[in-house]
This record gives sequence, structure tokens and C-alpha cells, in this order.
Amino acid sequence: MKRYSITTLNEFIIQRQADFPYAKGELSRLLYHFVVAAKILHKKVNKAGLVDILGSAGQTNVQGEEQKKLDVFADEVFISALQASGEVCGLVTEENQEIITFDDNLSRDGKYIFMMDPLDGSSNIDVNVSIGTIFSIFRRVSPRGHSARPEDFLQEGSRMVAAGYVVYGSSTMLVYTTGHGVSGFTLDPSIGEFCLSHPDIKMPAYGTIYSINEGHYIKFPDGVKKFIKYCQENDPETNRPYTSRYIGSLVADFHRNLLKGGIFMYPQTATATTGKLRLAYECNPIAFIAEQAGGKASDGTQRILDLKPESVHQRTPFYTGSRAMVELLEEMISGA
Ligand code: P6P
Repeated sequence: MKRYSITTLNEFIIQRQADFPYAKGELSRLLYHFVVAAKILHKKVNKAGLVDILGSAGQTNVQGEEQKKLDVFADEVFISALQASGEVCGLVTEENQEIITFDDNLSRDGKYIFMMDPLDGSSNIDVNVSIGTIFSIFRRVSPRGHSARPEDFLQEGSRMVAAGYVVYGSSTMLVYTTGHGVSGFTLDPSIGEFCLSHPDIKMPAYGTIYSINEGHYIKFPDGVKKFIKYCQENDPETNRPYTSRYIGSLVADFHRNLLKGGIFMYPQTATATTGKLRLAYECNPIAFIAEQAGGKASDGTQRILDLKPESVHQRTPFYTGSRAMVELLEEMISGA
């Protein structure tokens, strides 16, 4: 009889506990609570067109961006779930200007801090395009038993203990790393479980997809313009011209390039001199996953994970994807 072998996320975490000989299951418990919130959000996202959850919440977030009701719902669900875990002493989310500290006794003793974009790509909600949740997890540097401190949230990305994203697309997937490779899980709504569907994801060293919002072309740095032209030139030996694919939802654009190979670019421009994407809860987590899958992530000159944050909502130019493509872009930027 054919054995029906499904590895659920919970089973996978238990199997991988051995990767953390000194951990007492705190990270596993934190991930468990995060995933419960992701499943709740999955249900709302999938029904967004049916219930009065679309449209503006009539508020704007710290970025001055109009908040969609689903944004606000997602933010609240994750905050509640992370406090319930008792493993997180505080968090930063895109939707809140200030650091959120959990001051109940259990959370004040929490070992971790969390940084997240609860619902990235929210401008796509109303047009039924894939959106995502992005998160990064660090050990706190402030003493346990007390409130989280600002310095807990200003660590270089290289100190992350885990990072991941949920992409709410044709299916809902969780992709995450704890520094031991990248694993992908697809939600089976019929059993309410994330099941291992993409073990040990490796990003192709080279790809033929480039992703950038070419509407800003005239404002791009010269090196980026040079790279775009390179992608568009005809050269059968290097499969050029490449394919341009841009969804306008970071998680969806990155996920496609992670599986197929390619490069995602969000440069700085003359008007947005530090780019648009946020270091803490968009670029760092995606960079950790990219590197763990054999890819690369840079701000054009420096490794993203080496950047020392000065503020929790700071932005950075962001280039990530197949290693050889990012390195070619960096050469063009340095030589421009
Ligand atoms: P633009 C979505 O708002 C987001 O933060 C990312 O998900 C996405 O990659 C980027 O902004 C798209 O920005 O300027 O191309 O619309």
C-alpha cells in the first residue's frame, strides 16, 4: 500500500529541533503562533472580495500610505498572536510608527523580537493580485525580564535567527529559513495545515527574468539603466533579451525569481534617495532567504545583511536574486 507521507510544518519544526541544541522550543512556539495568525489572514484574504473588508480603513500608516482594512486587520491579528506566544518581548510593524512592547510578565521575559510587514503589496488587494506577509526574528540584546529596548530593533540583518514570508497567491505558501537552508510549505485548506512542498529551495545561479518598475527609468542611477539595457540587448548565448516580469508586490516578485532565477531591483531615485523598500521588515528577511538559497542581496554596493540600521523604518535601495545577476549589476553600478 502506498504510504501517504505528508510533512506538516509542525512535524518539520519538531524534526529540525535538533538544529538548535540549546533552544528549548521557544522559536518553535513563536513560529507556531505566527502560523495560526497567517492561517486566519489566509481566510480573510481569500474572501476579501466577498465581505466588507476591501477599501480604505480611512487611515494612513507611518509611511503615509492609505491603509486598507485588510492591512489593519492583518496588523492586529499578528500583534495578538505574537503576544499570545509569550516568546516575543516586542515588535515593529510597517503599520505602526512606534515600537510595540509587550509588558505582561511572560512576554517581558521573551527571548526574541519580531519585525514585520503584516500585509505587503496592499495596493494590490482590491485587484486580486498576490500579496504577502514578511517577517524577521532576532534575539533581543536587552536584558530579559524587562521591556524591549530600541537597540533590540537596530541590529544588523546578519544577526537574524529566522526570516520568512507568506505569499497569498493561487495558493498560500510559507517560505522561511532559520539559517539552515530555505523550506517552502503550501497550505492545504482542507486540513488547515502547511505541508512541506518545496524542501531545501535553491535559487538558480543565473536567470532570465528581471523585475523593476520601469516607469521610474529616467530617475534610475546610470548603472541600473546600463543593466536594464544589457537585459534588453539581443545575445542568444546569454538568452537575451531577458523577460521583464513585475507584479508590484515584493513577495510575489521575489518568490517567482527564487524558484525560476532572476533579479529584483528597487533602486534609489533622484526623488527617493534611499529607495522605497524598508530595511528591517522587507529587505533584511528577503535577503536572508536569498542568501540561504544561494542567491545574493545588496544595496548596490554593500551586502544588505551587513547594513547597520539607524531607524526602524529606514529604507534602502534593494537588489536581490540570482548571484551572478546581482554581481553583474553591482559591477555596472560601480563602473558607472
Ligand atoms: P512601486 C508594495 O507597496 C511594495 O512595498 C512592494 O511590495 C513592492 O515591491 C513595491 O512596493 C512596489 O512599488 O513603486 O513599483 O509600486
